[in-house]
Amino acid sequence: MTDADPLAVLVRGIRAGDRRLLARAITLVESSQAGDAAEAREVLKRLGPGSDNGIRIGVTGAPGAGKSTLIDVLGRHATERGKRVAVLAVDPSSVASGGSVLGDKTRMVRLATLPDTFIRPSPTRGVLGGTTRHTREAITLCEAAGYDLIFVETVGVGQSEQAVASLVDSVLLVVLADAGDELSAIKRGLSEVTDIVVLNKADGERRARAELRAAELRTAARVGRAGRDTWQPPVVLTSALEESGIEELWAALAAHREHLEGSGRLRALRQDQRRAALSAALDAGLKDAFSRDQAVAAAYAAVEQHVLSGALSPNAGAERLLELFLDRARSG
Ligand SMILES: Nc1nc2c(ncn2[C@@H]2O[C@H](COP(=O)(O)OP(=O)(O)O)[C@@H](O)[C@H]2O)c(=O)[nH]1
Ligand SMILES: [Mg+2]
Repeated sequence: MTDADPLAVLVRGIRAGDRRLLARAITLVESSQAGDAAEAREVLKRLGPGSDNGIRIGVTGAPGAGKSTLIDVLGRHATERGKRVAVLAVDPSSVASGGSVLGDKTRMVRLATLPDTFIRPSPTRGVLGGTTRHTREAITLCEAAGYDLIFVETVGVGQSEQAVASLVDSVLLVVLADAGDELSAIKRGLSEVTDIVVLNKADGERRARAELRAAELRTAARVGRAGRDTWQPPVVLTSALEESGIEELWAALAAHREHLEGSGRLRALRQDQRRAALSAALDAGLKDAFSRDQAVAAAYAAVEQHVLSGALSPNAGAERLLELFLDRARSG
């Protein structure tokens, strides 16, 4: 088949589940070059609103907690149950620390070699806001390619956990029994975004300690959620290394899914996700149009100089540039 339109080839390839073309589309989405961004927007537009039928699971926790290893095991478990699994590993620290993205891919090597899975490590250079939008679009692309179970791995408790929570349906927080500070932080803020607490590396000598911590966390979880939501975040003990506790974790995920569907939460969640996507797309589109505006470009350096010298306040400078932009937009 000949096709003069490379984007049509891309769109058709994604729909057909071609992993190589899916990867290329995600590269476009993540690219900082204006031309790539425009192509990415066009691809997303042609793919349409999407079915939104995928199950999206965020996996957060400190580096080394065993997130990637756990996804490798859980992903294979899901594949055996007929799911098509995609993993987006978003690691804001990966570029600075070097090589941990490679680490993620090697941790998931068994999952990666299965014919029907897709694994994508994404170094992000610490831009959290950008991460969120790019990840959201990458999820959309994976779903368009027929992946119905999407894991988003991200480092950390706190800001990046909040960010990933806005993209997914269930948030797994992976912690270790000896992470004292983190455990007390979880006890305080458990109700915020965590849906399931996973105490990983509950093997060997650590097992007894993990059981103790699990009991503490279960009490905290009940307190944390009281009166807010009927969902009680379960605490699951796992060993990704020995592949134990995986059935329990799978069951906890299924239970959370049932809770989301039964309570109408899933519909609300999807609407929240679409609302956030609309707003992010508008932000990006406006910024893009602004930065490509010729009148703005011509005046920018001079305005910036006035702001730097203190002759003009930053607010007044921004207003002047925005007025230039809006005048031209109005006169069309
Ligand atoms: N003992 C033990 N080690 C584990 C377990 N899960 C992961 N690991 C090891 O912990 C290290 C970090 O795992 P990784 O999955 O890369 O953690 P991530 O940074 O959270 O993705 C690796 O050496 C793993 O082999 C587990 O359940 N038990
Ligand atoms: Mg990892």
